[in-house]
Amino acid sequence: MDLNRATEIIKNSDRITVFTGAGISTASGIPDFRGENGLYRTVQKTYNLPSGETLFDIDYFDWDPRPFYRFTGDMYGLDPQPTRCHRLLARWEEEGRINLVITQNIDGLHQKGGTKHLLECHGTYDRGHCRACGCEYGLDEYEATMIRGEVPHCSCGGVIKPDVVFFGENLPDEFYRLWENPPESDLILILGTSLNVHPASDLALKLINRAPSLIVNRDATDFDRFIDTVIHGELEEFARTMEESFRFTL
Ligand code: CNA
Repeated sequence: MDLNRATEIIKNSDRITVFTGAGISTASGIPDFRGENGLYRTVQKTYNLPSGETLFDIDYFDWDPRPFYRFTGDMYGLDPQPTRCHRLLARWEEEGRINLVITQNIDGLHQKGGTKHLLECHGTYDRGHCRACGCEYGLDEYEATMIRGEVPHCSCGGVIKPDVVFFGENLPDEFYRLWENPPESDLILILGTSLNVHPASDLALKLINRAPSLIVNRDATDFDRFIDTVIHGELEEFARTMEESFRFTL
């Protein structure tokens, strides 16, 4: 993978808006959706689901929340840590090169890696709400149950669901506010996403119409032809090369 061009583009940018997907976290052990060992191929069998999609389907969750929580418990068991690429983005933000990171991920690794200006398009595990009475819960109130892979319940008896966005639910208001008022960017940097989950990916496609764009992703995406610079490769290698080119240690 020839990263000289990417280095040059990034060195000449100081208002970079970044759009990330599951590929930025695979090096931490969390599988992506559609990649070679992606969740779509594995969860159906592991959690006895009708299809991969049902893991994050709101109607299925309301019918049976146990597979989602068994999956969540298993992910906790991996004890995922921010990757070199998460830390790279935090470093560039600290230097004033990045104005915003938009992520489709729900793993919390951008915050853990130090990113401050973050939009989580698909919500967060940090808060939850009861599906029956709507009561809000902080993560500390239901995390221990999730770690055990069990279903947390509200005092009313309803099931608590973290505020992660399932298929069939709306994205957070901040997503639509950003849609209406996109940031001023001199580069849209897309990392580790197939750009296949809508409407989140529509935001990336909207942004690339307004500024130069660069994608680094292992596999080709259906939208590569609309992106100015396309690099197919591993994000850990990208981050290692950037670390050398920018002369810092992550
Ligand atoms: P996706 O459709 O699975 O695409 C991931 C892309 O990343 C693929 O095109 C891969 O080629 C690429 N990729 C995987 N590993 C690497 C790597 N090491 N280096 C470079 N490229 C890599 O996932 P998207 O993010 O596009 O889809 C959005 C979904 C995935 C959102 O709804 C997320 O909530 C959901 N998701 C999130 C996580 C997470 O939070 N870590 C994990 C799995 C799925």
